[in-house]
Amino acid sequence: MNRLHSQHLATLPSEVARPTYDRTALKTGIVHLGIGAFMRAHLAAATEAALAAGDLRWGIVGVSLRQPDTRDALEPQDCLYTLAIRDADAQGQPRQRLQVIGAVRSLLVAPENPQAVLDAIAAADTRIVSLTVTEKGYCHDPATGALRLDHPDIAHDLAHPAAPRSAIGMLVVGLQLRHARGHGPLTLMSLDNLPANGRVLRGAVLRFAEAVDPALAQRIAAECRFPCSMVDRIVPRTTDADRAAVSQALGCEDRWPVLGEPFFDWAVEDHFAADRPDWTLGGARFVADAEPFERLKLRMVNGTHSSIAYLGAMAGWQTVDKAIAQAPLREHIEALMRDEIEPTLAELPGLDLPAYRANLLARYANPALAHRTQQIAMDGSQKLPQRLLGTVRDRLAAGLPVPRMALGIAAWMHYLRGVDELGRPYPIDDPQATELTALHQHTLGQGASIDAVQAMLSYAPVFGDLAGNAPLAAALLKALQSLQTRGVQATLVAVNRGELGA
Ligand code: CS2
Repeated sequence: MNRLHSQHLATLPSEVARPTYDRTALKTGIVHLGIGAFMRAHLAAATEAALAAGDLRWGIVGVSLRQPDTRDALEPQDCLYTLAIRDADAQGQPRQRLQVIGAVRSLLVAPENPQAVLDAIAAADTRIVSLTVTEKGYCHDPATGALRLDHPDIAHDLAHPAAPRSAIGMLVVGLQLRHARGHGPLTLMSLDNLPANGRVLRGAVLRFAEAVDPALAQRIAAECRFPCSMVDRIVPRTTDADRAAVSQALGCEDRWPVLGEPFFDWAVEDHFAADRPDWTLGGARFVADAEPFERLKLRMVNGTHSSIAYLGAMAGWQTVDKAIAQAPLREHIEALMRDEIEPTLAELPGLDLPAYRANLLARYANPALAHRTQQIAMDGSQKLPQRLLGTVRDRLAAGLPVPRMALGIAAWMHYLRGVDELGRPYPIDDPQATELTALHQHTLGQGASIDAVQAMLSYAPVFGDLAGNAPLAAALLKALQSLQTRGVQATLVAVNRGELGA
């Protein structure tokens, strides 16, 4: 079987979409840090639409900050890869629509050649540096949002600015070089699931720059733009079976296709330092203020996703579609959105919340994605604050009960024991794993009690000012006692009957 390559595009089956523009004429307008599956199914797909419409300024240099695996898989393919959009047909049978994406022009591996990344940021044609580096990639304190100057990667980069290894260090040193070369201002655009992601990025970049040279920080603050955005598309990790299925359908081998659902949403603030592609051609919307969109998405989509992930992983429901097919979980998640999350959301013109909720449940039921609950469960310490705790704070401040929100948080705490209800152990994949598993062992691991719950709630990097909150601790204790003694299924039945609190 041939490898996917520009030379073989003409041989692909006619139903496979492919670049119709002249890839050799592409310029590089975007440098992307963290070229993982999500970005390849989201930003690159929207950019592809702008390229297809004839604006060839926006080819992408993709940067991996750690591993060479994406470069190794895609470089021999002329940086082409397939986006497989998957759902079910009217009979419930999985199906996929394939598109070969040509927007990525070249790939860099930062640890192999940090200077090449700095040069790309400083290049005259570059207008936008975008990021999907996950929550932990900002090296910030999740509870406060501030950059941690004592983070090992940040401390390293401050000491060795010629070879930065964090995204933040790379950006600041790259901007310094860009200024020295006299090229125009940049837009730095975060696409990670953080509230006010642009402001978090701006704060981290300026704090780092301040430590390097206060004049540089002032210049970045004055010239660069950091639009916030809300991004939404479910993109499960690609498996070997996916690689084989996509390659077979293409008739040539694609070593790293990406999968996604048909749903796509991106609300990005129209706040750019220089030009930008017309991403509306790919389904994006430019908005004045992304905050209400982010809040909606982080609380409704990611908040329920994390709840499903911890409950599902503990119960042994391995994928989101299998989990949401469990009637008590579905009932709980629907009620969680309707009764506890939606009342905390601001009105948005044109937003129909019941329809949004119903659509989200349908997205979770997509049988063609096989999105693993363990994948979503990773990095809980980085995800909980913006996904679950914002809603909880708003409700507690208004004197409202939180039994269903508390069940999600309790499920995360319970999950830290590292073994599911079928007795199968799993690793805790989290930057704070060592501290958190030790904390769990000494507290909840000895049995749920109010002291154990309060000790968990005192873990400041996650819970911040919620430490000592009595109504939350009481709700968590009920949920944890039930999870520990009766298990997930019976706990869901109990919460649906109102037995874990009003
Ligand atoms: C998920 C998200 O893995 C996770 O934590 O909740 O990646 C989710 O699939 C996307 O944000 C959906 O837009």
